[in-house]
Amino acid sequence: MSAYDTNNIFAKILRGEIPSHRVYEDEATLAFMDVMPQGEGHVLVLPKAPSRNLFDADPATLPALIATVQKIAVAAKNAFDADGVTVFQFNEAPAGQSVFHLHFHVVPRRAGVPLKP
Ligand code: IU
Repeated sequence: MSAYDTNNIFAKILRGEIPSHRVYEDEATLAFMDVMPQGEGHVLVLPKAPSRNLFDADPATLPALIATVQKIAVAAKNAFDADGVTVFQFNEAPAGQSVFHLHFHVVPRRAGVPLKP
């Protein structure tokens, strides 16, 4: 596995070098709108700690991360009056990861509306 690249796009967003539509932030995590949403209200949730994905993440950072995923899932469900929420996460390119800073996708869902590819 490659090392963490401190110049990946999410690292730049975390440092404020690239703009993002932030919806939640605390000491350990950040959530912002995905620029190419797979559904209305698609949010990305990141730990501030530098980790490429789950393989190199410090386990100590994970409780805060999943707590934020839960906060965003509840808020997104309410904000979009959704029927449910899909949460997904990829590790390494063959598994679908394209930005190499650990993140969870949180997407509000409506009955009968598929995710965009
Ligand atoms: P992935 O889990 O690494 O495959 O997803 C990366 C996501 O980051 C993907 O949904 C992109 O639309 C999203 N994204 C973004 O929100 N802002 C960016 O500048 C870039 C990607 I590059």
